[in-house]
Amino acid sequence: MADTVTHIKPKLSPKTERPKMYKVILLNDDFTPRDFVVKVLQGVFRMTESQANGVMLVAHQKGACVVAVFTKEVAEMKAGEATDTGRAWGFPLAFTTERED
Ligand code: TYC
Repeated sequence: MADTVTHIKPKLSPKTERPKMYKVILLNDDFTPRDFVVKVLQGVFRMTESQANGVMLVAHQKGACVVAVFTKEVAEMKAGEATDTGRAWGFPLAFTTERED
């Protein structure tokens, strides 16, 4: 009997669930003021002014910049909130989401 117990096979490799992650991406445009972009990044993504300024500058110079990575729901909520804030002020500021590989 003790012998039987020692020969029980473990379950198929127990898998730790890891949610798919999504990038929030800031897109450049020609109209939104730089200071406004920085304020939105600080407010929605809890960045310091220095961090926000760095992200804004990369988007300004390269066309886009990854802001942060979240689960799908959080990424979509934050991208929407940030885009809506620009829209509310009449700016075309845009944030998109993209699944991480
Ligand atoms: N390009 C804008 C300007 O010159 C500033 C800006 C930067 C807008 C980054 C959007 O994601 C952006 N006023």
